[in-house]
Amino acid sequence: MVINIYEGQTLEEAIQKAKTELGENIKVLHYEIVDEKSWIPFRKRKKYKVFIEQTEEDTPKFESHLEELYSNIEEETIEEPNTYSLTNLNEDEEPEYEEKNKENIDYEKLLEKIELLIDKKLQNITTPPSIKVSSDGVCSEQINEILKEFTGEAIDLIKFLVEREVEPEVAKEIVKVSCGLDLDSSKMDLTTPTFKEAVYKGIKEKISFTGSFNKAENQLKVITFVGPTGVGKTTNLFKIASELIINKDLKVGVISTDTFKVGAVQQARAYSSILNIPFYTITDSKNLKKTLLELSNMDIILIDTVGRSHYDYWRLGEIKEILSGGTDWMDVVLVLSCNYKYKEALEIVNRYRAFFSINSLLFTKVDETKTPGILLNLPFKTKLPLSYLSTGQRVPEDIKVLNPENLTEYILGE
Ligand SMILES: Nc1nc2c(ncn2[C@@H]2O[C@H](COP(=O)(O)OP(=O)(O)OP(=O)(O)O)[C@@H](O)[C@H]2O)c(=O)[nH]1
Ligand SMILES: [Mg+2]
Repeated sequence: MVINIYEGQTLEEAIQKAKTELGENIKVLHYEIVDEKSWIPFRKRKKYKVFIEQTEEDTPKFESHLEELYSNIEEETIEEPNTYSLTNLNEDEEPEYEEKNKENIDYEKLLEKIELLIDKKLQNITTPPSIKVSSDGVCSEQINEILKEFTGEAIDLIKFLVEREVEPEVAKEIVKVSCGLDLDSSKMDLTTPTFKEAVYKGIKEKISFTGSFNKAENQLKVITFVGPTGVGKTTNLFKIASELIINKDLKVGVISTDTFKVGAVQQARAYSSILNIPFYTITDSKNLKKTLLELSNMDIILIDTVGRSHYDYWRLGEIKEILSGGTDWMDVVLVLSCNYKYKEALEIVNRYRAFFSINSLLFTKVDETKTPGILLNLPFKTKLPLSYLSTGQRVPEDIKVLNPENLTEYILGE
């Protein structure tokens, strides 16, 4: 069996090409609708690819294959309220195409119907998901409202980001950066050839980054890690300490205010002795002041604090009181897990901000989620820069300095 493939802008055109070359005795085995490659994003179109077998004289004629193709499409069309659907006809009504003498079948009309049905199918594929309520209660109507401004691949990208739990409003603003006006639809579509470039551009414009921590000019740099319980403050503090020592050859000291959790001091002391760096525990502000003076020959001091619920104002106040013994220029890093839901995480940031002047967000446990939208949502909404991302439990390997390139990859799941 020899199979020939023909292409056309319409199914009719593709079949006509086959007929011109092979004659009337052909059998349509299969057809596909494929994206036509184009360098201009707005000009992307669909084309039809038909797989044709040349048949013997006595095999069923071309028209019966068209009918077969037609009825297959009908079967696959789910509750389409269109005038051509056989299922919409009354029982005593004859299907439209059978009313005619088979010899006089109007192929052009038949092909038109087929095209119409295919177009409808395509529309079903490209229309936004109808009813979807995200875990944060964001209603699909809201998403659909946003999608009205966009067309083509911009819609696909917004939908993809929303599925990764990027808030619809945030996804819209990120995608918008790479959009231009599509003249045909008067809506916005992507102007970048790939999703990756679009997300990268959006992130570069909308999100800020601290870059790798470093020593300060002419003064001791002090960075304090705060955040809820168990998010990974201590382990990631030591990952960063290790990076500063090994990659930047800096002198690092660690102070812990966590004398509360059983085993916390031992854990921190063990890490410090592996890294061969000074380690101190303190319980009040006076003690902190004194310890900072003792460590004034260091380049950077990292302060670990005890994890506190953001609803526990009393305990947060305690940490604030201890830190008041520190320097005026002390940086504060808020550590958060990627597992938090957006609203919960926003609440944590807002409540922590009432106590501390936060300089950056450090996210942990990205390895434990497939929907890391929070990595965009929080910096976008709070305008806080991103510093590091913890990617696993290994100390010191599993940490990355965040930048637009690697954030794009995490958001896209690459
Ligand atoms: N899977 C995964 N686990 C992590 C990551 N970062 C930290 N952890 C783990 O999270 C757990 C808690 O880490 P800690 O560093 O003790 O957390 P903490 O914030 O200091 O905890 P408290 O001091 O009790 O508030 C440990 O088992 C870490 O190994 C990460 O990126 N991925
Ligand atoms: Mg800790």
